[in-house]
Amino acid sequence: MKQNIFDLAVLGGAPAFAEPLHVGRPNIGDRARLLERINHILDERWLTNAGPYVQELETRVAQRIGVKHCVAMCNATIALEIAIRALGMTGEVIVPSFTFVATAHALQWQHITPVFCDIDPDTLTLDPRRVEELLTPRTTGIIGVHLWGRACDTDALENIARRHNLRVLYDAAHAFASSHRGKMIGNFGDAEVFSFHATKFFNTFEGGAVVTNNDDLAAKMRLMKNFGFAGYDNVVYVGTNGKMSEVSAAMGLTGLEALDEFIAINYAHYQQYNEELDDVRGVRVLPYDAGERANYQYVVLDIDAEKTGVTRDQLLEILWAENVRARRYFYPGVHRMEPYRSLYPMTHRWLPVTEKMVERVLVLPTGTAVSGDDIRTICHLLRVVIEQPSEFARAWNERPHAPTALSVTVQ
Ligand code: T4K
Repeated sequence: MKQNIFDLAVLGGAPAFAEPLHVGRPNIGDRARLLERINHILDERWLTNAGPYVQELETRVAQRIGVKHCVAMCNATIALEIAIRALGMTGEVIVPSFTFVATAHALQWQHITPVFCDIDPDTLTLDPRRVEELLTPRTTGIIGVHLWGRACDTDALENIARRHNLRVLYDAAHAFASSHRGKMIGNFGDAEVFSFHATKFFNTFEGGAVVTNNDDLAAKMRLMKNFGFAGYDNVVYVGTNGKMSEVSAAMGLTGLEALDEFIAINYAHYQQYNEELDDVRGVRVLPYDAGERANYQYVVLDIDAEKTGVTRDQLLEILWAENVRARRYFYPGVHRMEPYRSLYPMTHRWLPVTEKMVERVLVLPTGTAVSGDDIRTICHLLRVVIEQPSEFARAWNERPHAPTALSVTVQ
């Protein structure tokens, strides 16, 4: 373990990890069972178009979260686009800027204006008081994001929606297998969208799903994701191709069998990060509500640079030099990305909490590809720096100029 500031790779030492340690390394599950399923797909020669594995996955996901309908799709971005369209959203829709860019793109892609709204400083999800201030006669809906698996204030958002006749969709990309107020996420609003991307704790390579308890909406989305086909040669609706393939569903079914194991590993990692960073000044691991079910897939640090004496971006640099590929999800905020930055250049003025948080959060590696020893090393590196802030500052200022992690990661 490194003790001296000058042992840090960012100051010329050897990296602590020989290979990159990623955020979002996929969980694989039982490889033999997966290959068995893939062989079966090849034997049957049924590769896509609502095949048996996709149907089985939809049933199992719906059962797991106790929702009436699960419509599997090729990814969560298309799933969002389809749900937005099926819900009849037009004009303006309220969304957070503190999210992955896909939440806003799914609106902009179909000429709907994403109206960026600030977040609550405690939940880091849409602040219902700010939502109310942004409503106009053109507003047709609200898309809340259950950021890092922590639920939005669903009661308050749905109350606003009822009073103003708005649709409510949740981007639950991070929240599969999590609960809110004792009810599984997937049962809130008009519909919710999960991502099953490779980097999610449960993946179908690429994939996603819309879940809903609304029969008509589910039927409409099933048409929309299959070109509007209601049967052979019979198109009844404008549609696109949002179908999930059989090989993706095979991965999903295999992952579902190991879901509780993945969650247990994530939970152990989350607990270990908490313990190891407990007394590190200015570093807080964002908590999961112990009274709810959670997938624990994102370990997110909130860095208070006034207390650490080191900025979040410096910590990022330090970790990248050690081969720890920590991420600044979701820097710099969607409102500061194109086309939104040019289309709505003043937006930052009413997003003070978002503007603050994008400078503070750091997401660390977890999941089945990460070991307890890896976590111990990562936490030790953070401690070495934060416990010697003035030595570090001096060495940092004197270091030779070199290409940095930020020059790689800044958009
Ligand atoms: N809404 C929200 C709130 C979301 O967070 C997302 C996606 C969506 C909607 C849209 O869902 P999808 O349409 O993707 O289903 C990653 C994911 O690509 C993205 O799905 C995810 N959110 C986002 C938070 O993270 P990037 O641009 O950071 O991915 P990338 O390629 O940098 O990979 C992240 C890390 O994972 C890297 O360290 C490398 C590692 N990795 C990645 C892949 C693909 C692996 O180790 N193996 C892999 O196969 O977006």
